[in-house]
Amino acid sequence: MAYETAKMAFAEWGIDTEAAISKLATVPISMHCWQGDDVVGFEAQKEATSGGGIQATGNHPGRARNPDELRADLEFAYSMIPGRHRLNLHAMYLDSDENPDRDAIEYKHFSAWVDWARQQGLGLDFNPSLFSHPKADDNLTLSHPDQGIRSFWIEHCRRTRDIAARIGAEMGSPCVNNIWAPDGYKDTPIDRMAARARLEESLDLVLAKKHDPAHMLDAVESKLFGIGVEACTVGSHEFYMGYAIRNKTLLCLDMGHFHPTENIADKLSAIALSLPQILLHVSRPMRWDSDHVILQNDDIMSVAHELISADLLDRTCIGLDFFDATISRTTAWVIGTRNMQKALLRALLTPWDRLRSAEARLDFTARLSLTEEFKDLPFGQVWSEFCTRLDTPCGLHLIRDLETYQSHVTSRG
Ligand code: RNT
Ligand code: ZN
Repeated sequence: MAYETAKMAFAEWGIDTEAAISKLATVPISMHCWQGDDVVGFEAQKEATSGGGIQATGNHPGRARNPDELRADLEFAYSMIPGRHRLNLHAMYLDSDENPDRDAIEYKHFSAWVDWARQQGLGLDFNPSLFSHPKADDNLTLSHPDQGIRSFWIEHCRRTRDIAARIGAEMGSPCVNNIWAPDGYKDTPIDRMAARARLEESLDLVLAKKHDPAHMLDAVESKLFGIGVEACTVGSHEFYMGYAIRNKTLLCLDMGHFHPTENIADKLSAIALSLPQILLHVSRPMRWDSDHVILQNDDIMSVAHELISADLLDRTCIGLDFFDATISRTTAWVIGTRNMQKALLRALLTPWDRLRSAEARLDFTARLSLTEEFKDLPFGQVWSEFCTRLDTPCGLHLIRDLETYQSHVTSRG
């Protein structure tokens, strides 16, 4: 049997494929709802605005137009992804006949998601939505010079914390509530400090209420630049790293939110010394924060490598953040999420002892030859065994199922 041969090949290197398979089965990935509908959301009378530099490009058929379609698409996607996972919801994805503005949302507007998630065996995470709204048109929200606009967004964020805490309590698993604000300036600002002071003051007000960490975990997400905010992002990496350390929140590192040649992999061990928990937005920036579907490329592998080598898996929440509207949205979810799992499996199937000992004795030659030779071990057999054990197709069977599902949603208007 192919897997048995593969297992022996890894064992020769001292790698236990059974342990890797068991470990991977316990790692939840928080899949983002917004890949399913191009970050549109379900608010009625939606303004034709896509502020905040978040842009899904393309018009492939099959966009989910309402919560039922999105849930059907998600159910299919999860059935193609081995293991038990989470759904990352944004506040603009409410499921309700009412149409509250963002400063009036309540738990009841999201309870249908909780019922569904419970029935599906999924965890839930949450986010305030500080974009695609008339009060975010200036790309200024929590740091807006106008007190009224700031108050509106502060109230929105406070409510998302209450909702997330209730979700976490209902689900019996902490709900990560991640704050990302688009605030920034297209051209060089005169007073960066004033904007950052306003952002800090607003965040302090948002986070003032204490919540049980067993129900809700706060996270803050930094960014370097974006379309429309090329000159300055108020919530930069330095801003939020300091803020998260001072306020003991999670820090969210989005792979597209740094200089294009920077990889967040190197930051993980550095940040982990000062912060107990980290949130990831695994993404693939191409020339800018383009949010392409993640591949099994070096960037993703290095992140997975660090999570395993620095033993950070248990204190990292792995979220995804990509959206591509030029391809099947369900396929994007499935391939992207499986790629994250494949990267983790490859990292778990690494001869750590040999590599660490080569590095410790400064034998960089051995480190290089080991690294390059173990890449040839039959990883694919272990991955397909993992899929089979968790009742999920792979290879051509997977592709056939993905195509069949897409053909069912193509007729959506
Ligand atoms: C935007 C941030 C943010 C969003 C989602 C929709 O640049 O990455 O995480 O993509 O919240
Ligand atoms: Zn992100």
